[in-house]
Amino acid sequence: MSTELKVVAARLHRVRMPLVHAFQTSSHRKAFLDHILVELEDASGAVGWGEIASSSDPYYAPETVETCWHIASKYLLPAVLDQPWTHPDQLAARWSKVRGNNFAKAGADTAAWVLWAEIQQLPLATVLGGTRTEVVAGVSLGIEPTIDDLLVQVQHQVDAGYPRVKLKIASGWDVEPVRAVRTAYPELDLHVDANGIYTSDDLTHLQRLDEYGLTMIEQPFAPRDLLTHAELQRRISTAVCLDESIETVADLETALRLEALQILNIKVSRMGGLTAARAAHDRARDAGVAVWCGGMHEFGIGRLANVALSSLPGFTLPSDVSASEKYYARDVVEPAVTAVQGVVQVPQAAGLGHAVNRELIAANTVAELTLGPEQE
Ligand code: OSB
Ligand code: MG
Repeated sequence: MSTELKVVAARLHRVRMPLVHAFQTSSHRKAFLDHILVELEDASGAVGWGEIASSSDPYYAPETVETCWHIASKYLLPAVLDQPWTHPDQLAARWSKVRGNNFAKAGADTAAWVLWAEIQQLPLATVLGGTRTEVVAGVSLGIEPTIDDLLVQVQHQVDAGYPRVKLKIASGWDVEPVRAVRTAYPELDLHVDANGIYTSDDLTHLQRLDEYGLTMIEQPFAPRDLLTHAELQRRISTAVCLDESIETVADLETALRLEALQILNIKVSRMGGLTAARAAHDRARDAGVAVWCGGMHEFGIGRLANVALSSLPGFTLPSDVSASEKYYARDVVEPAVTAVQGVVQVPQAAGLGHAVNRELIAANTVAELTLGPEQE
């Protein structure tokens, strides 16, 4: 069965949403986020939504909101407009001439998958091959002004029922906060994420984290520095997890060969979409590497794509798919994504599975662009 599908109009909405709680990583602090929502419409009027969840600054990845807008409007959307396809997994190849720019690709790719699921009248999770009806969520906590502030945040999330807490760490904010949280919560599933801030000079220092029973140490070194990740993994018993280092399945292949990871964080954004994220899942599963789904503080659209991806069988560790309310007072989907005792239900309705709130999107839009017939 191959339904031919043709996108006749494509829209970009740059939407600004205030964060409930400002988020600080080793590189930056944010109180509101601008993400670009991608809307693809076919001839029958069916619509698929995706989200480009790029940071505004090029600190996590080289992309910014402006580069994503440029790449999506000039290269990615024109390559789908009026050019039929029969399955969303064909689009990654169509965009492969464009090097990198995975966040921009991810938004367009997700919109195509959602449109496809919508037309098939099946849930996004089902068309991806998901097998779970619910997924376990963990939370990611930013760097706080003091350890007491951090302990308040951890208590808040533990009270909300989340079974796993990840702490952002940085030079000067690592062993002390980890020791404090571990002392207060001896049994908590706890892990740390350095966003690549350390260097090989810090190997001995990082070995000190090995005694706190962490589930993993995520991305301690720079993205391209796989050899130092492998060296740390040889020296500690805690699992090393890679995030920024893995942008393609080929990167994963190299990291596996080097034994630079035991756990993989798969982000739809970083991998360039659901097709690539699923391929990374499949490869990691073959290799016996546990995976979980990372987040980029997505609005509801990207968040639901993460939930759908997390329903694949290899996602055995809690994912960063916590409830919308941790980030946004109101979300762009209705109902918002909720978690009960750290468990998020995988939507069973067709497509994204939640309605998209166009009014809220319109009220928060700072820029908009339509490609297709409506331009004229
Ligand atoms: O490394 O996982 C990361 C947010 C911005 C940039 C990088 C990262 C993050 C998160 C967010 O940890 C996790 C979430 O969406 O809850
Ligand atoms: Mg990370």
